[in-house]
Order: sequence, then structure tokens, then C-alpha cells
Amino acid sequence: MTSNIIAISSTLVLAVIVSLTVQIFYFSPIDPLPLEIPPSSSTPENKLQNIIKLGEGVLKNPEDVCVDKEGTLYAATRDGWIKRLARNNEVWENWKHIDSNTLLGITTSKDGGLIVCDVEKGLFKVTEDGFSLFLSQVNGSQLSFADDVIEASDGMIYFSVASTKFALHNWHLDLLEARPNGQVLKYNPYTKEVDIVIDQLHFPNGVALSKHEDYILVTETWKSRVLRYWLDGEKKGKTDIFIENLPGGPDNINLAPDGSFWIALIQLSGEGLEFVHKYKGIKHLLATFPRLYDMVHGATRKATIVNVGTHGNIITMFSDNNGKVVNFVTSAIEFEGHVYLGSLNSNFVGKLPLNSSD
Ligand SMILES: [Ca+2]
Ligand SMILES: [Ca+2]
Repeated sequence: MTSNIIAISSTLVLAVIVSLTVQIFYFSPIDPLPLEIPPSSSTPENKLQNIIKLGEGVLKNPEDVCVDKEGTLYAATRDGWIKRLARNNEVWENWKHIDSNTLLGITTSKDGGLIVCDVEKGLFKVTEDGFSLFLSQVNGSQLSFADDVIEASDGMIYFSVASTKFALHNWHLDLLEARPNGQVLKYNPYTKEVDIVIDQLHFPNGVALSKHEDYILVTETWKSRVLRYWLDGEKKGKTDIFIENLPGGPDNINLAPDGSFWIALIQLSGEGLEFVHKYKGIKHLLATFPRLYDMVHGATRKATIVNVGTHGNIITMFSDNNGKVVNFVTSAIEFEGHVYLGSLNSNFVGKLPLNSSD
């Protein structure tokens, strides 16, 4: 009798293990590769805990922030508003509304207004007169997952496509898969042509131009590095590594007034859990059971920004080590002695004075 019960129990346990294994590997939405994630590092002082919160409660998850020549601050929010804050003003204006909950990177345009990335629709131009979708198709296919954009003085528009395989709500699957599903593209507004600038990137995210426009920088989030693509000079057309082994996955990147760059770093995994990204089996398991993934992901546990010089050297790093005041910071831009922060988990834009001694 007892041996029968043991036999039945063992068969049941085996059946559960087999069906779970089939479930995990057969139905897994990813085809993963191992990924090395550098450990995150902390700064002794939690300087990002000293930020001033601009527009608290009225800005829903402002992923990116930009500033125009007049000092007006703009943010694209998760509810489709482009909101703006005029210099010396305290009240954010609901400037323009795009019917979207997937706005990401924004940049100022040289003839006024903004260029805005929408993950599902493409690239918008937004001016005082309204907004227009100027790029929605690439080679006959819907442009999806445009993540960030920059416009050069010659009118060329460089933008990232973070993933050609996964959608925004499944960005964690792209991380777990860790394959080069992304690209950087160039749009020529005169010929309306789109060219691939760099192909096969691991979640290309922020895009910035150097001060002299001799290169663009592209953050490759899953690789914890920034690539440089030369637009001019003897290396024209070549790509090299600008900085690697960053202590976080780089998101938006912005040119600073002195020619250096501000980069927001996302915590890609919980501290000490970086190892889960090395093993395909664990990745299949995490991709199949989203609740398990929630336990290991790190984006909302911390905020980090770095200032990087033109030689790819980290000049300063500021953080909120436990994400107490701000976390999931995705954007940092400097203007007149302050750095402004966007975040995918905040209802404000952060303002950090750079000369404060505290
Ligand atoms: Ca931007
Ligand atoms: Ca981004």
C-alpha cells in the first residue's frame, strides 16, 4: 500500500516537472543568449535625494526631458501630453496632446518645436500649430519602437529603434533574450529616405550629437556601453566603443554645455542578482513567469546618472542608492547649472543644482 502511494506520488511529481519544463522551454517567448551585466556601483552620498521636484503630481512618467534656447523645459508623459515649463515659471502648461501612451525620446528641432518618438506610430513634429506624424513607415513596414531622436544642423534626423522584435510593454523580454534586435536609422527630410546607420544593437536607446557634430553617441542598454558613430573626419562611417562597463544600462544621453555628456543609467537587475542573466534556463523561466521576473528586476530600486567626458571617462556620478526619492531615472539634461531628470516611475521632473555643496 505504502509503496503504491510512493509510486503514484513520484509519478505525479515527475509529470509536474515534465509539464513545467515543456511549458518553460516550448512556450518560452524568447531565444536567449547569456548576458554579462557589470555590477552596479554606489556613490557614498545620495545626491539625487536632494532634487527639487518640479510639477509633482502632474507629470505622468516623463521618460525624456529637453530644454529649448529660451530655457523652456519640455517633457513627454505617459498620458500623451507634451507639457512645458517656461523659464521662471512654476506651473506646467499642457502644451500639446498626442493620442498615445507610448511617447519616449524628445528633442528640440532647429527650426522650432520638438521631434517626438512614439513607440507605436513613429516620429512626430510638434510645433505651436499642432503636431504631425512625419515618419511612420520604414521600407514599407510600420516604424515601431522608435526610442530617441536627435537632429543635426544639416537637417538629418538620427533615431534609435530599440527592438524590432518586442514591444514596449515587453521590453524585459528583449533584455532576457539579449540578442541584437535594434538599429540606429537616419532620416533625410529632403529625400524622405531612411538609411540604417548601425545594425544589430542590443537595445539602442539614447542618441546624442557631439558638440562639433563629428560623431553621434548611441547608448546600447543591455551591453552597459555607449557606441560612437563617426559622421566626419578620417573615421567617417566607422563605429567604435565610446565607454563600456557602465554601472547600469544607459538610457537617454544628452550633450552638456561643456561638450561632455549626461547619461541616465537603469539598474538592469536587483543588486547581486546579475548572475540570473548568465543562464539560459533561468531566462526561459523568468520570461515564462512574469511574477518571477518582477522579483529580480532592478529598475525601480535605484537612480543613477553619470557625466562622461569626450574621452569616455566618467567625471561624476550621482545616485539615489535605494531609490527613496527618485528611481528608474531615464534622462538627464544640463541647463544653466542644473541637471533635469526624467523618470519612468515618477510624477515629476527632478531638478538638481550642480554647484550645491550638500
Ligand atoms: Ca532626447
Ligand atoms: Ca529611452
